[in-house]
Amino acid sequence: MSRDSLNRREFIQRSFQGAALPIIHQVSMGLARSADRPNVLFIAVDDLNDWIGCLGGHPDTKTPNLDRLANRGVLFTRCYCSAPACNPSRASLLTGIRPSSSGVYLNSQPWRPAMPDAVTLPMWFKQNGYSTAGRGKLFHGGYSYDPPAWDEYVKQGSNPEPPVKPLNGIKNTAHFDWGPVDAADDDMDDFKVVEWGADFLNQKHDQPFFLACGLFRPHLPWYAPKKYFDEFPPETITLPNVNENDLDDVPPAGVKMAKPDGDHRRVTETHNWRKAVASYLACIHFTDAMLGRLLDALEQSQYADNTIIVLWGDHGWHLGEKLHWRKFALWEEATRMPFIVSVPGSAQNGARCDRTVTLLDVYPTLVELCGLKTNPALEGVSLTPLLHDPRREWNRPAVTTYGRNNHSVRSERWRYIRYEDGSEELYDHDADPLEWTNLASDARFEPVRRDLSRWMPEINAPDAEKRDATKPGEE
Ligand SMILES: [Ca+2]
Repeated sequence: MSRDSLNRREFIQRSFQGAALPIIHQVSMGLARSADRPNVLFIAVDDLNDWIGCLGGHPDTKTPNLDRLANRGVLFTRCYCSAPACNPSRASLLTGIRPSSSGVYLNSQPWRPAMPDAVTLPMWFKQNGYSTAGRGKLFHGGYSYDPPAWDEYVKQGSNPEPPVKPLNGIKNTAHFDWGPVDAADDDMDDFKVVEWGADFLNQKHDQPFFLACGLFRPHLPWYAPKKYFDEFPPETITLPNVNENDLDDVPPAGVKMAKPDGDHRRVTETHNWRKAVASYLACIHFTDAMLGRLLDALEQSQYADNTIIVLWGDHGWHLGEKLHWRKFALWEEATRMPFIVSVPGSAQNGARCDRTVTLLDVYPTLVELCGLKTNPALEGVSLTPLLHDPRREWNRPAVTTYGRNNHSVRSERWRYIRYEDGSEELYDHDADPLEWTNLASDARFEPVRRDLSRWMPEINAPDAEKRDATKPGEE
């Protein structure tokens, strides 16, 4: 048995010792044997970093509905993805299996052939008496949506585009483009996703349900109806606080992830930085409005008081920090995202939890909250103890993996990165929240590195087969 699994077992035991769990426990115990189990509204948001009001990631952002959801649930302020890319992050969340165990590290590696026996989260609910319905981006597009998981599934649709592309003038960058489009809300696929979800909530259901809505914005391209852009004039927008010399103390393996001569150079040379930041915020604002429609529909439905809401982003996003754009890296901006769990009637609704958790924990958490039997394949832990007591001791850092044997371990104070070639980064978030100063070579912090390195996965599975080895990973 690996040290990691020992840690996990010890941790689970410790987590549950003496935990009274009155509210949530009552919910799950009281409902476990009947058809009155809580429903689940499962909301995925694509490429949404921590630029939402309640996480304080950007001063200009406008997210009243995300903030409203946080006020009726527990907001996890230090939730990190298992992998900073759509496919491996979602595959890990939905199977409960780490990228380092499955070998699914990149967008180019179809997850189902790598994990043929995995019972996904919606499948587990379906096998345990729930009806399951999903629409939009849940698993990564282009790969299997895993039809056995769903009683009903509607695939992601298309979105309006400008008549002439690109809008930003950056040539040959595919969907790395942004700006307003002449379209109404109901032209957008995310609108259709939430309307479909609202229709579902307006119907009578005899079984408890697992309803999944996958919102695509703020994924690129950052096209959305003009009214959302009007709120973010580029000339007044706040740019991220970026240290131009930030990569000087980052090892080559990290610089290779940042690719400073790629997107960042193109964005700055074409004077697009402000427009890009404004466009990302506009798309977040649009998605927030769509979320509001869905929350309204739930609140007005007969399921308002017996539906658990879980909202998660699949990973973070850089907009110039560390001279990097997009996800695909192991720093704070690429790995942190919103994660909110709202349990009806919980006395903790409105609380914040500052413990380090990961999206790997979503599956076991929902299983326990709904009183389902446990799935022994899961590698995360249930966060139910934290939902009961958000300030309780946790002592479990969050592990993120990008590419084989490149890992980041994030504790409440530290981020420790170790790349496949053995090179390292260490950041002290108490003193350096922007991760500007790499302390990995400072002998004073050797005990910190040693302690955090215990959490690096011992298994680094070989790379899963790629869809097409000649193509770079799609987004
Ligand atoms: Ca630096």
